[in-house]
Amino acid sequence: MKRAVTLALKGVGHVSPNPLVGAVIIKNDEVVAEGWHHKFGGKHAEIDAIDNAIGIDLTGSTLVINLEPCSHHGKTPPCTTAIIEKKFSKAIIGIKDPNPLIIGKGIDILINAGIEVISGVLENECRWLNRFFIKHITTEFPYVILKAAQSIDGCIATSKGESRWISGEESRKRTHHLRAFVDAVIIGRRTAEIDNPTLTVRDVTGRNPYRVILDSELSLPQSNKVFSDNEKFKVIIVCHENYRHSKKAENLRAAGINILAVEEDEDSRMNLKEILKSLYSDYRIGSVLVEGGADIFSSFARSNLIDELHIFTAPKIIGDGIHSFEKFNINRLAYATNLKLISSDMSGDDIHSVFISTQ
Ligand code: AOF
Ligand code: ZN
Repeated sequence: MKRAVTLALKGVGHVSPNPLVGAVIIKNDEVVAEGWHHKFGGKHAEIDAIDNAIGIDLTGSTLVINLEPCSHHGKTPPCTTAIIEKKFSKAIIGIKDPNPLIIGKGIDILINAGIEVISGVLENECRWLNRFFIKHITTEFPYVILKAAQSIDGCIATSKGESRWISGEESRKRTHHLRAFVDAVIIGRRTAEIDNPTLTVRDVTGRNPYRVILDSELSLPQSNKVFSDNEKFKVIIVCHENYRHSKKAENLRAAGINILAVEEDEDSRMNLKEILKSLYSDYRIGSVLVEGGADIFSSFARSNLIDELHIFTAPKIIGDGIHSFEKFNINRLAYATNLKLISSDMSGDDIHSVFISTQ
């Protein structure tokens, strides 16, 4: 199963919003073929492995796969049919497919065909591997990761807005890994203006995610780097509904940039839930990385939308600076956002801590 997970990871950046799936075929205690889901809409992992077992009679062999085989006619025929036809005698499965079209049906079909099924092997690892898929297929919302690079005293910038660089090189490299892993990066207008970031994946290999900028009044200057991007079709500017048909919006659309207009929520802020829902339904974005600044971090906390939080803590004290969640004003401890620490390690001279939501 560990090998299946490793194979599945080869699909990062290519298969979303579909799941990461790897498959290993064992015959007479030996691995005879391997496969994985290479790209969105392509062959499923189990079919890839079967196709790679060229000239081998698979009768009586075992299929190891991190996700329950599908039982539906989607872009490809059901994998359960192929598994039965090839006369596998055993299937070892990581997790049930959370897809409402499938959940449990694939396993039932295999059992009814006389195939021995063992499910729940390395379950936690398999669940973690497909945490984006599990979230969006069951909720129709993308999985949300927040990433902040801050000082020991929780500042993401000085009081004058200087933030380059709080964290060290290794932490910035890890951020690039995160960007390569998700479908979209989200930042606020002010961060886009101050940092003028390219938000692209550098230093590590990987494709660029969508760049989403929350700019309610479309006031980001045209000189900003995102507008000269050579992947403009992957830039989405989110604005208030009243700017949907504005001159600025029309100009941006004409320049090849996507505009997403949303209503305000009860606090007169752009409705984050609506934004996330649209990113999923209109752009197939199944995971997002929120990179700041403090306003945006605070809004995500306020709306209870954080699934995972990465904090890079640099060994610096800044004092009266901009605090990562400073606009998240709660006056009772009972209203605090509670998270669970799942890992913490050194990232150069910084600490990289990963938390997940506990609700
Ligand atoms: C994949 N790759 O290796 C497996 C998947 O639209 P389709 O036909 O590609 O089907 C997508 C669904 O198939 C997906 O949501 C998941 O439930 C199931 N299994 N999908 O893309 C795979 N095994
Ligand atoms: Zn399938």
